[in-house]
Amino acid sequence: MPEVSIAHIDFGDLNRRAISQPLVKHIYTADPSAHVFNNKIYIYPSHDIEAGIPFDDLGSHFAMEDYHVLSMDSVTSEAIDNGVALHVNDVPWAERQMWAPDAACKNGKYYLYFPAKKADNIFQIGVAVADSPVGPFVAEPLPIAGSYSIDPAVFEDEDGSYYMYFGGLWGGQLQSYRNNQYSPENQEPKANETALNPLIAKLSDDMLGFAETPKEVLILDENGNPLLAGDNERRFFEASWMHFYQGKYYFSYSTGDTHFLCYAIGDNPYGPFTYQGRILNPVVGWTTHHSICEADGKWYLFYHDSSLSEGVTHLRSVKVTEITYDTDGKIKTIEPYL
Ligand code: FUB
Repeated sequence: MPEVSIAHIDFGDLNRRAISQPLVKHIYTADPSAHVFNNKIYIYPSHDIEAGIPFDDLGSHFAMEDYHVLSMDSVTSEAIDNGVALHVNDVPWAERQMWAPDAACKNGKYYLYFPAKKADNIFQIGVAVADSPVGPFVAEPLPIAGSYSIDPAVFEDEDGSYYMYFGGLWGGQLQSYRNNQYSPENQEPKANETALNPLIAKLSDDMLGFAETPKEVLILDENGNPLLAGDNERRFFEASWMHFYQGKYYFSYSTGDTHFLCYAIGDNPYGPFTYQGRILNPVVGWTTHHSICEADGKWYLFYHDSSLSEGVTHLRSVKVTEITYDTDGKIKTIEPYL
């Protein structure tokens, strides 16, 4: 999430041909979390709007108010907008900025996890429950105890355990935390210090809270050393995602100010994860955010860009493209424009 004005950003040639088209064009959507539930693809995106709020260092212009769930019979079929699934006015603890959500299904119930700012200007993560994957979702009265920052991503492991990854720098406030404690005095580490990492917490059996204190997710370089804060092209910024492929855990994320989607591989949900490379090169717009989902035996990257709005960074559109692995399990880097 940008901390600085985007006025200086060069989006490149907006006429470059994109490899994928927006899944829907009647609303702006971003941060797509895709899942297959009951043989259908459901996408849980942010719903971008033009709220007329000036750009500022905290990303206040990302002033989203609600969530719409998109559904598709297959990646090539039309995406259906299922209407408002949850509105900020129906979340007792939240005041504004409904940022990137995710969802999970357990025992026939659907859980929508979402960050929002409270009246005290602090982000926390909440959960809302529904009987249908498209909602309407009913929010719990309070945010998840022990949660903070943004970008929840919920992963179901092979043994039926669920884990939430979360965290995001700058507007996402992760730099204000150390050891799960908030202090406005905390800043990003210096360039030669270990980078801040995302967090993981196992979810409780009822899916409504954390079963443990959040732990840091370590991302290591090829020598087994933690990535440094000054390694902007590789270090974690926001947009956590986890998928499991051929016995390995793939943790993927955005590098924020260098605009890459990258991934790192580990042997269990907690990591550590070793950096492997880039999944997606920079898209039009400041932010990049994604999910990876298997459907009909193929793997897909759901992502967004700002092509449809001609570069307005807070008016984005969700897209999908196939990802491929080599025989070693390495993901081939995708160039979003031809
Ligand atoms: O959509 C708002 C924020 O922008 C998300 O939470 C970040 O990941 C970035 O995509």
